[in-house]
Amino acid sequence: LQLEADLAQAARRGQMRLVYQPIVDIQTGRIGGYEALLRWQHPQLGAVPPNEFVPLAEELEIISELGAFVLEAACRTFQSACSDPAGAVASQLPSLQVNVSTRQFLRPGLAQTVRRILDDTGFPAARLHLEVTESALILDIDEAARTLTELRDLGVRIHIDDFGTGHSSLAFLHRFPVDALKVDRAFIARLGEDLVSAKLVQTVLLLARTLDVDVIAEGIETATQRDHLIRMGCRWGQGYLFARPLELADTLELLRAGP
Ligand code: G
Ligand code: G
Ligand code: MN
Ligand code: NA
Repeated sequence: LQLEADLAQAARRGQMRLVYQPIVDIQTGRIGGYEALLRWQHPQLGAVPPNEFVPLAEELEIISELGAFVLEAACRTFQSACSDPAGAVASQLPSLQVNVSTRQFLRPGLAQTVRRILDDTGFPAARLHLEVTESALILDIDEAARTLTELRDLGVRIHIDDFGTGHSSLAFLHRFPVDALKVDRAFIARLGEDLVSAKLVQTVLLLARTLDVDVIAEGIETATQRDHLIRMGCRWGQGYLFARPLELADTLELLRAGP
């Protein structure tokens, strides 16, 4: 119960920060974007993982506030990096991918919140990519399609996170205005070990081509996995092989260094 009370105060008390993991062109290593990942440093417990506190924030009905905090912090941070006189970072500013939890997506008002944050921070809408899980989309398909359309109308892009672990079917996938599928790391982990995983990833790549959307492979840890993906024609990836989630200073350093 103390943890719940602490969570409600954590952002205000400066215990929440973002780290950023690059999304790269897996052939060249060029950075195409960053995924913002939230970290909670609890004064007594130390680091509490988002797998634990995000569901808790959903139960406590404070996920919309926490989600807005993440969106605003990420946009503001990158927008000020962009206007940093020290470097010509602006032209290389990549996309920023921000996770939206299931309940945060389902609560009304998400598009209005996103619009306000884009207005307040000046962050370009086209560079903001929201990651929504399959499970958020299937609970109410019509409502989900409406929300996605509202977000798309603002100019932001939509990625389906953890793709392959939910239960989306071909029947409704094409009804959602999405821009990319992020293949769940469970499939990537077994590349090179079992043939079925390779075939499933191949199937997602084919599906993406049919729908004309991008694919991002998550959780690439080995050169073997990367080489498999290159052979299959996957362009984008993310994982410890390329970079772990980075502190802001290192993220900005990479940006300044350029491609
Ligand atoms: O960063 P890490 O690998 O520990 O993340 C674990 C889980 O927490 C992942 O599913 C990730 O999507 C989720 N997560 C990380 N940061 C955020 C965030 O800012 N918002 C939401 N909703 N989920 C996040
Ligand atoms: O569910 P989502 O895709 O948002 O999860 C992102 C989380 O995956 C991040 O918190 C990050 O810590 C973790 N992650 C990123 N790259 C790798 C990787 O190569 N291997 C593993 N096991 N986890 C990773
Ligand atoms: Mn994600
Ligand atoms: Na994932």
